[in-house]
Amino acid sequence: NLKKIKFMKKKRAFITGITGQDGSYLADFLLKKNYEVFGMVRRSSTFSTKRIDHLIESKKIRFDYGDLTDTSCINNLLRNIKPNEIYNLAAQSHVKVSFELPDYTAEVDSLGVIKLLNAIKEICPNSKYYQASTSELFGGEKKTVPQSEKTSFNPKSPYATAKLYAYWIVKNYRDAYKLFACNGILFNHESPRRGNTFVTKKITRGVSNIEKKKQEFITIGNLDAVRDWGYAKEYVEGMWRMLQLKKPLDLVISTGKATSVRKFIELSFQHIGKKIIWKGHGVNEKGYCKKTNKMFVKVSDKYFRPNEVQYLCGNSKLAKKKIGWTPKTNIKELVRIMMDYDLKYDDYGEDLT
Ligand code: NAP
Ligand code: F7E
Repeated sequence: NLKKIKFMKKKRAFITGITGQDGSYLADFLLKKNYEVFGMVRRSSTFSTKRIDHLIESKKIRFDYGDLTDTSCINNLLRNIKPNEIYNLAAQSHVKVSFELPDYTAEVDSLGVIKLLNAIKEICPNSKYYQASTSELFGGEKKTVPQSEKTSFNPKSPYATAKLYAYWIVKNYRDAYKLFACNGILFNHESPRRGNTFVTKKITRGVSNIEKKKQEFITIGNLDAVRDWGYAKEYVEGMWRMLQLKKPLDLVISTGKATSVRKFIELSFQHIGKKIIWKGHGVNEKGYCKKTNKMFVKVSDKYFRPNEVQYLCGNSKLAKKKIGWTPKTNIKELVRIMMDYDLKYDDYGEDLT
């Protein structure tokens, strides 16, 4: 009986996007905190659960099929789960893809949020809600660096514009209906679990494949884009901490350090003992191995965006003050973590750290 009472007292967390990078780390984190974790998984023709298979196999989480575009599904899930905390991480999250799928991106990243908020308002108004907001809202003009909660928004893609709607509707529902709803304005965060088409993972996988002689070179887009890259495993703790506040708040989570795509490539090659020398300009620029003169990097306009976010670097002082969150992993360490993983495994391997 005691065991039963203890079980009943467990907090319930519902995670949308649990199969993604952040969702999978958050599930690991919340289980360690003794939560009951429920996830929403999209049906697909092949398995999409690689990042959470270790949790499914050991029956540590419960998942239901669902989609953020389906109101009935969301209502049913909330009615059945009655979560204490809801983490909305589901999104069409690729900025470049959002230019090709603008309607769908808005459907999921904007309207999906209002579907969730309405369901919370009607079904479980005491649930705490976390919204995966993004540094893409700022637009990345150099004159706005470092971007903080006070920086004005200037979205530059269908993704960022859809997320801006989500940001405001969260604030709106918080004010109008007194929901506990927070926007976590997270700057880029990466890990071995990062999707293969995001630039960091594309680079560390590419460099590892070059080392394994499975690939000859990497083809990349804008080398001079600058991002504030942190470690995803730490960022999910920031999400949880936000929901432990007494009053809901919107907070920036970032490292405060800026690195260019070019530098990230150099650091990744450095990890396998190779120095890169750059020659040429614009789309004709190439990266060569200093020792052998072999071409390892080339540029293609295929990977440029119609509108580029050039320079993002955050100021997360408010997060430090309000939730005691600070970053711990610097860019060199992040590259090491990702490179070590990709050198060891060809795809998501056993050790999903
Ligand atoms: P991710 O790896 O792309 O994961 C996205 C998740 O959303 C996946 O589980 C995906 O399912 C799910 N999803 C997509 N469309 C859906 C739909 N219509 N219904 C239900 N689920 C759907 O993204 P992430 O890097 O973990 O990011 C998590 C969230 O934070 C996203 O909202 C992203 O926009 C935001 N964000 C990310 C960063 C970052 O640097 N990582 C920074 C700021 C904000 P499948 O596995 O089936 O595709
Ligand atoms: O691009 C440049 C590209 O796709 C980073 C998402 O998680 O973080 C992410 O969005 C930069 C851009 O991430 C390639 O032009 C160059 O300037 O890794 P990315 P992102 O667009 O910053 C934000 C915070 C989110 O919210 C999003 O959900 O790298 N870049 N060459 C390239 N990018 C890609 N993908 N591929 C290239 O070949």
